[in-house]
Amino acid sequence: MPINNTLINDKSFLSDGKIELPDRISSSRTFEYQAPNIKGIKKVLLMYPNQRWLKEDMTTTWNPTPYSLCQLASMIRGQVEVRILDAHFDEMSREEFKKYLKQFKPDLVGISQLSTEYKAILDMAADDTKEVSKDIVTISGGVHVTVEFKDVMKNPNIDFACHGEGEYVLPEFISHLNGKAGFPEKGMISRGPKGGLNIGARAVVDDLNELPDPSFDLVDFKKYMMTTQRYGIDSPDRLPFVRYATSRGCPIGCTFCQVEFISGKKVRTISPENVVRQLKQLKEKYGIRSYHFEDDNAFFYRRRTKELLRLMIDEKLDLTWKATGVFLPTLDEEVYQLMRDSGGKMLNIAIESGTERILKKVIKKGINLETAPQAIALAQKYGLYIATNFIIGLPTETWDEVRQTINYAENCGSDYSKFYLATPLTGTEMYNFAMEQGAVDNLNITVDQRYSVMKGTDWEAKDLNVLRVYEWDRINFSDPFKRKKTADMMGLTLDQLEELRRGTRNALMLDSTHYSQNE
Ligand code: B12
Ligand code: SF4
Repeated sequence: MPINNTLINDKSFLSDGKIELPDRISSSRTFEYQAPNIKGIKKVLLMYPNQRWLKEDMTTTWNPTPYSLCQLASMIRGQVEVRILDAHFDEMSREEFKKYLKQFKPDLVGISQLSTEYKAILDMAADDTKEVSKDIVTISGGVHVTVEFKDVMKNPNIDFACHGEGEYVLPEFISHLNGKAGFPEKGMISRGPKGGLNIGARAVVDDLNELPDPSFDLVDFKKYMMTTQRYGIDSPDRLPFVRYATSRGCPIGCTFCQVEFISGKKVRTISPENVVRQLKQLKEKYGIRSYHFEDDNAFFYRRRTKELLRLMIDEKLDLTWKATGVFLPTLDEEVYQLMRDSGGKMLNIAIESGTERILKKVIKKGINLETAPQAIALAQKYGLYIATNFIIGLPTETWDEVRQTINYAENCGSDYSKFYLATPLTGTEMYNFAMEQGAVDNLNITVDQRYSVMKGTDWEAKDLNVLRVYEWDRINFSDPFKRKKTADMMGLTLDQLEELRRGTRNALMLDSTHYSQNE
């Protein structure tokens, strides 16, 4: 039903809530959009669909922690009754999900979708919700929705999409549906009355320190802290553990990366004091013993990194920690020392390629291949394990260059190497370059990590799929010394490591029908 949305600048809803939001909400748009029959929003369900709805025996997936949903819940819990449902973690079937909806009877369901790889489950959750009641308003959000909202909105069972960070958008939107505020100026995608999309600019939270702490009390947080998400080098070495991002954004601008369109180029940080306060609270309340930095570029500002690590030491947090997404040029010897003293165990560094040409011309990332091995050795001197990420199968990359990268990975001194297949994601410079070069073999571009969608002048996607799995196995596991080290990094026994290795090879085993299905 088209709704005539007139300008309302009433922010009175804020005073009903327990949380004081900063005065940054400006509702000023007047336009028409399509919406279901809205009778007022009192009950809200924020949810993750179950990734096993795609494939029952999914073994390669993760258990994302619903901290974003807990964060969003903090913003609206004074306004409405809010519940969080993690259908993935709870291994809920679609039937059970529908039953849950019938019992809770939400007025609005917010569905979060992290990665494009699992996009079909977003549709399933929306379809199930509308099957239970056409009157439930559905809004989707999350990384996949932010970068693919045009595709997402093709499903008529998804009424709205959140474009970007939802903290200030969601309370304002709910308030709008309750007739107390205008339509959010930023961060919302809606359908126009005659089709087409009304596209609000991506919403960004300027100051992360203004946000209330996530409402972990709305989920069985202890269960998440006691469950490693899947074994790998970034598995926690001690439980209970927590994963969390202490900053958002990254200015590096690698051509394959979508972060610019998700969290933006500006790095926004939570202050060291605020991070340490939250960690202390989690330790006191839930007894956490280890921590994982999930930031896009966790240690970008060297001064802040040092302040944060010093504070972790001074406050005697006694936590061990690991970090992904680490950009090597921002580290130095003092940082490594502070990392060790504050409980640092492992850094996952993205070198991306072992060839200068690919790094400079194709990826455009400032990594010095000559000095990287010295930096790795220096970090290891301070007891830090170093894992390295590489990408193969980039547009214009030759088979010899792929081989060079694998050779570099093997000899750069890192303790563990991972190889990813290049994927030209929507909006990225690499997407345009790959198209220009005719380097895309399969236009059905998802993030399915098992299959390359590219083709080279002297290789085919199938070659890379096989090469990647076997080189990963050879480089990381081919002798007893490496196996022992990898087992230690993952906190596994050697038998468990063998099981994981076999399981991963099986899970990554290629489905011979894949290409014919996509042809
Ligand atoms: C941490 C992280 C993970 C963690 C999971 C995080 C968690 N919740 O536990 C782990 C390690 C498990 C992970 C796994 C994967 N990840 Co990851 N991950 C990230 C990373 C670095 C940060 C995500 C994050 O926590 N951001 C901070 C939180 C607060 O933001 P958020 O979750 O997006 O939520 C905000 C908004 O999106 C919005 N929102 C979210 N949900 C909703 C719902 C509603 C209703 C509303 C209104 C708003 C809303 O509001 C929130 C608050 O601002 C991103 C990069 C990035 N910048 O996003 C990559 C990223 C999302 N991952 C990526 C990928 C590819 C994967 C994997 C597929 C890798 C793999 N092959 O295994 C898996 C898939 C996991 C899965 N099953 O979906 C890609 C996705 C690209 C794409 N288009 O799909 C990214 C962008 C990295 C990259 N540079 O390419 N990941
Ligand atoms: S350094 Fe990492 S987060 Fe930053 S642009 Fe490159 S890949 Fe993306």
